[in-house]
Amino acid sequence: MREFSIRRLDAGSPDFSSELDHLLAWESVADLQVEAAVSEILQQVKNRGDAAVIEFTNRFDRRNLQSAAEFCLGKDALQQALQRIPAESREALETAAKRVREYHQHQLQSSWQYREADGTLLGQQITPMERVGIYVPGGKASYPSSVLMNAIPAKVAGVDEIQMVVPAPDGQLNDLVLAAAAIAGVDRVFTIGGAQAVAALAYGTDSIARVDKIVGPGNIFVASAKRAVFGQVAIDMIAGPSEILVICDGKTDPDWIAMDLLSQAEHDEQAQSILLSPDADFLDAVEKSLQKLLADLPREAIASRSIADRGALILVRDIAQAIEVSNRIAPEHLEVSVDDPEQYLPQIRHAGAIFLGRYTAEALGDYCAGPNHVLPTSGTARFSSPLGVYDFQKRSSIIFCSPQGADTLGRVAATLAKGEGLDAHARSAEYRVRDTAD
Ligand code: HSO
Ligand code: ZN
Repeated sequence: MREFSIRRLDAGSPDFSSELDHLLAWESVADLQVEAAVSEILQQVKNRGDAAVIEFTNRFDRRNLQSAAEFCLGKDALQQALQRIPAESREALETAAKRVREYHQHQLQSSWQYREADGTLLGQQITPMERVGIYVPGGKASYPSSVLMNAIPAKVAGVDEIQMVVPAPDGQLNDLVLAAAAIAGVDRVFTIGGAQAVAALAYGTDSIARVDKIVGPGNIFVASAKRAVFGQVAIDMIAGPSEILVICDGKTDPDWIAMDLLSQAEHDEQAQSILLSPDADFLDAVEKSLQKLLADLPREAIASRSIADRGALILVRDIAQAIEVSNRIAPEHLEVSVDDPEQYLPQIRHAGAIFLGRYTAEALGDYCAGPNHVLPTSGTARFSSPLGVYDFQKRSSIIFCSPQGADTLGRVAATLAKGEGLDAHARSAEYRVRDTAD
């Protein structure tokens, strides 16, 4: 076991600001070699379709595919996986799905219209995307919960078709992932991954229909491919490592707080777990708990690396200062483990998801509370929001002009068009202006 360590900072120290910058710095790996390799894969799939997908999949995932049909799974295969998993897992997935669905139904936006006195009508119409693709990573990061979190909002938004890609290295597939796809209403699964899967979804092949948007996390090749196809299709955010920031007054069981910090640390060596408290003795107690609890975690190696490299225990003056620091960090997950936590909501400005009170473990939000677990990371909560129904809906503007409206607006438009030197615009508007002679 490695030697335990975690950084200690004091928000009152003159160096705090630069120490915090250093703590938050994270190299998002933009690798030129990866970009070149990805660009070649994208071109091949664009030009040669399924044949290229089969070649890359056989090479990178050690498969022996002879035809595209072998990487396609329909609804029957998903239903079979649902039958194979233990009843307890099925019930838990179904409960989670039901709660996630219910929560996201509250996000549905409505179309609206209003009419002006002269009969002109203006409005906004909401429509779902037609087809979306969900990327699910293979191997250890293949999370059934993420299948629910990505597919259910799309379904609630009214998307017609949901396609999912998930790599099957050495032919290995996770039944829970397929079962989650069945529960979430995924229409088709392709057992492919990497940049070749992103390309197939973006450009389409004979057996994979082109989608309008690609969502879901992936490794550096997937992230790079998503960036490259952006514009051809929409994409969701490019997620960084998971993060948790806990604010605690010192009155929650230190073991609970330590395990909450570890719950994110175990995701990834680059994950970030930070605790802010005005109680120095409590920080000591959590440090002891961390050391004790890490020892028997199956993912001890990953979690202790994350805690040592990117974790921190920060002493603050009071809860108000803790919130200031938290707003500066704009964490993906924020736990507010204090009495009467709701009173602090108005001060919390930047956080992907806010977990209120001592009993609200972040893990509950990861799986089944209802809100989405796809959240802005690396400070992007300053300007972006959790994945939701609105990510799968679009808005169209509606304009209807009555003859009177065309007359009034035509004069304004014509003046502006002439100012821009655009005569066809001006005349098009003026055709509908009533003759001023009569
Ligand atoms: N905490 C992750 C989501 C997740 N946790 C999936 C467990 N499974 C998002 O930051
Ligand atoms: Zn998690």
